[in-house]
Amino acid sequence: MTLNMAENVPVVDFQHVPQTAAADRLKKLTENFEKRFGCKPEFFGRAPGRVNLIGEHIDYCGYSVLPMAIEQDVVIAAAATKSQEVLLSNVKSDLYSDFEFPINNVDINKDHPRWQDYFQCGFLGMVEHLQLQSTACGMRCMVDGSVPPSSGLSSSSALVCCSALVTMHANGQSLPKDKLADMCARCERYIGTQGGGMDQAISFMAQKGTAKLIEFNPLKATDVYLPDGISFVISNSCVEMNKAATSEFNTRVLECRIATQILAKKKDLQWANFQRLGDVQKALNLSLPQAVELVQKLLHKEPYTRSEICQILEMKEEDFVNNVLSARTTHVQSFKLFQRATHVFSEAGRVLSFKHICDEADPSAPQKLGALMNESHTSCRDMYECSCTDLDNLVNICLESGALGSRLTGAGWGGCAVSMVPTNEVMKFLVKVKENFYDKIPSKAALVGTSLFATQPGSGAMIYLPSSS
Ligand code: ADP
Ligand code: NG1
Repeated sequence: MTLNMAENVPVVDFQHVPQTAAADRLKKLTENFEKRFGCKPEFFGRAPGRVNLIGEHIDYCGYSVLPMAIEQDVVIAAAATKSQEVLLSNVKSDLYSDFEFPINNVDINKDHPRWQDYFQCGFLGMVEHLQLQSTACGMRCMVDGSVPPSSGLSSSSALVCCSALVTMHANGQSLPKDKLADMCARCERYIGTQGGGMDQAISFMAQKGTAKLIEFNPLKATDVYLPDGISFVISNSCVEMNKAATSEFNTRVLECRIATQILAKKKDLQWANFQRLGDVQKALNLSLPQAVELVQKLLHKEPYTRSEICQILEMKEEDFVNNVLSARTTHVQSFKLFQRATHVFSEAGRVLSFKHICDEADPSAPQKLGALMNESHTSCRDMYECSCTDLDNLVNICLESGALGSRLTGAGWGGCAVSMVPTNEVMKFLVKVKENFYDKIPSKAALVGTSLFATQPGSGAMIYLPSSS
């Protein structure tokens, strides 16, 4: 049942607690909630993780991406209170300790992000958006997440989106999905990572059975019907990489911004007004292949130094440090602008080709899509340098095990690969990847099941109301 559906406003779905396997999980979560807080939860928020099929590290450059939601998610059992505090608990209490914070004193630790900081991002974003400040209600929340953390499947965004969702509902409000997605993309940056909006967009706008082309400015999600006879399999390299605790992610964002500004300057545009490669391509009215050619013409392959960048942009090094460098990038000395911009423009083109092939229902679509995924991985590995040895090894094993295409998914530097496999060969594929990757590394063998699984496009965020309400 879908409640609160104002005319033409796609608000988050509401359902009564389902009578399925999910119901068992909610029952256990309820028991945990009652044990911890001595009362029943009033409702549950749920936000899924995602797998990105193609379009890596281009959302923050303004380009479309092509993810789908996965079944793994974050669920929060919640109850509003009249107190001025949020009491936070986690089912995995050995990993994530209890935490409480006053509603008007959110304190996000950017230097050493802790789990509660992601929750606070979502809470603060919603409180600011609704202008609740000190009038927000208090809450009791019990969190249960099944997205493997720091593995490129967006566990952090699932937590941020779910936190914003329960804060909204506890305060008796309802917002359209696209507003929620935009708001959560902005507030997740409170953790210090300058991500795009892909994860939050798909977490709210996903629909069961379809991947989505996500476009930005304005945010739009279009169904992408994948060819029959193929399945997507996720395999985790089990190398964890937390983007908020490291500098790689923000360094790439910075390199893309500097490449944007140098291209703009060299083409006599008001370079300081340009932040994203997508905007400079649009301003110059170039196709994506022409943008790749422009990079080859105007940028060099050797890394740029700070002083060279300052010379090109006619800027003092002091201004560069104060105005260009960002959180976690103050130490960076050299910048691979040619490589990063080449990846972004070519990857943006691959996303459009992928969507086009799916739309055409071409019989050779699986082979063509697989080839695009492989090109994407090569570009991520060689031009964007966001892979790692274990992940490259896993991708190769996936290809040798029968995948038509395989690539890293999410931020990279570890985490998961996504492989496209003929549906009738999935079982054979799983066995081979298990034997050739997981069984060879004893510490990883036990993880098969949670680390190697086929997945289907899942549904987006929702609120469950207990059956009696
Ligand atoms: P991802 O690529 O999965 O988004 P990040 O490294 O950006 O990974 O964020 C992972 C962090 O999100 C974890 O270190 C933890 O702080 C938080 N997180 C993820 N899942 C949970 C969970 N189930 N409970 C509490 N915190 C979680
Ligand atoms: P994950 O996989 O969640 O670390 C990050 C960014 C995305 C996108 C991808 C790379 C956040 C919250 N997420 O995803 O926006 O840039 O990397 O494609 O910053």
